[in-house]
Amino acid sequence: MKRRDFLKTSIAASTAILGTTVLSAGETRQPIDSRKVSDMAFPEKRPLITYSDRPPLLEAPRSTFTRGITENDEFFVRWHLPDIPTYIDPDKYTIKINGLVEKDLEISLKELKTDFEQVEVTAVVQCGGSSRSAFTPIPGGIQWGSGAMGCAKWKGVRLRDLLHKAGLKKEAHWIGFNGLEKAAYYKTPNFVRELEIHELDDHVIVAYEMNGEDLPYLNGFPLRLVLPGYYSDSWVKMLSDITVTDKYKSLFFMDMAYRVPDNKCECETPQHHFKPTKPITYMNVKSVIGYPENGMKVYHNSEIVVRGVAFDNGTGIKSVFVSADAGKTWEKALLKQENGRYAYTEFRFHHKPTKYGKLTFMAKAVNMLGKEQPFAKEIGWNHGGYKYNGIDEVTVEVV
Ligand SMILES: Nc1nc2c(c(=O)[nH]1)N[C@H]1C(S)=C(S)[C@@H](COP(=O)(O)O)O[C@H]1N2
Ligand SMILES: [Mo]
Repeated sequence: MKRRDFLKTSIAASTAILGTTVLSAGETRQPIDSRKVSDMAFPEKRPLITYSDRPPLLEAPRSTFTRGITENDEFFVRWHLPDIPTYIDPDKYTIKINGLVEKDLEISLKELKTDFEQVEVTAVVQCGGSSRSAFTPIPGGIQWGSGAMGCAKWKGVRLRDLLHKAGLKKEAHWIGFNGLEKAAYYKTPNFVRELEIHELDDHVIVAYEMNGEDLPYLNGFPLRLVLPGYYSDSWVKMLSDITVTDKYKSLFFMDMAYRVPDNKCECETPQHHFKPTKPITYMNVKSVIGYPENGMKVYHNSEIVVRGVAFDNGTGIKSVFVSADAGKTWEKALLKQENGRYAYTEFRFHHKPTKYGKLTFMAKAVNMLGKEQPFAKEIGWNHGGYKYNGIDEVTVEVV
């Protein structure tokens, strides 16, 4: 890495923590995949793009979007609070269910694996702030490229079965989920999410396995909530408590973060923040190119296979179009959809470059409802930098 790049990277990382804007409109910027993986690896992880080590904030590089399933050791990591338990004894771990239930429950991991029906779902986990650094101007927050996402096969038990066993009282309306980690300052609230009962369908599971193995520690060992189709701020890790209430309790993360303007475009200007706001909930349609990467050199007249992944909230991907002329003309890519509607759809597209010099590929996904990705310059801006789904682009050099 050149020294200049190093400075840029570290400035981006430190300003992310201060939450200030790094670049404003019109300034030149690095492509969204310009950050390099770190030299250091966290336990159970290969070296990833590292924004902070306390709490760990790790992004997967672009190359991971060439595969329909993201491996556990390359899966991104996001924690809000620094004090993550350093040791968890799986034999002693329990999950508690209480509040407006007929019977309080405390279920061990073993009981969870033997007393309930085991179910599996392959689903995309994506932070609402993934691709934040592609917005213009760039909003404050972690300056994620597109790698704050991944797709895994999750195994666990249905949340509904657990709630059924506890027995919901008729006033039950909200369900709160809490993880084990603690804030460094006692005033910072725990990471808690609340969901309305009607939001929780059969696909919502409490998972203990990811791609056939125990959850990696940093991805929430030993249990996490899996909400297919939802942004991952609701996928509470190290899940220890489920509390049923009749009224919504005011909570920092749900009330302040992970919200967008409650208007049709979900947009606002940097000068005027729109109110009211609403939680980000369902993911919009998105595709990301995994290969090639920005700045690669490719041979004239050689066969290039553009590869990537597409997904939405579970409606399902209908087509992915690829452009090899910076968006002037589009052709349909070949799709591979073998893991269900909540998983990545893989796409590939063959192209033989016939001109020397710069070549820009773009990818645009369309879902079953006809919703498609907007061009980057048309995308609505919000100050949290959430839900970016602009058409991805990669520029290579034909030599
Ligand atoms: N307990 C707990 N769960 C959490 C969080 C957290 O800080 N603590 N962060 C959420 C957010 S915002 C994201 S993006 C995902 C990240 O999941 P991952 O680290 O497995 O990639 O976890 C979610 N679940
Ligand atoms: Mo997130």
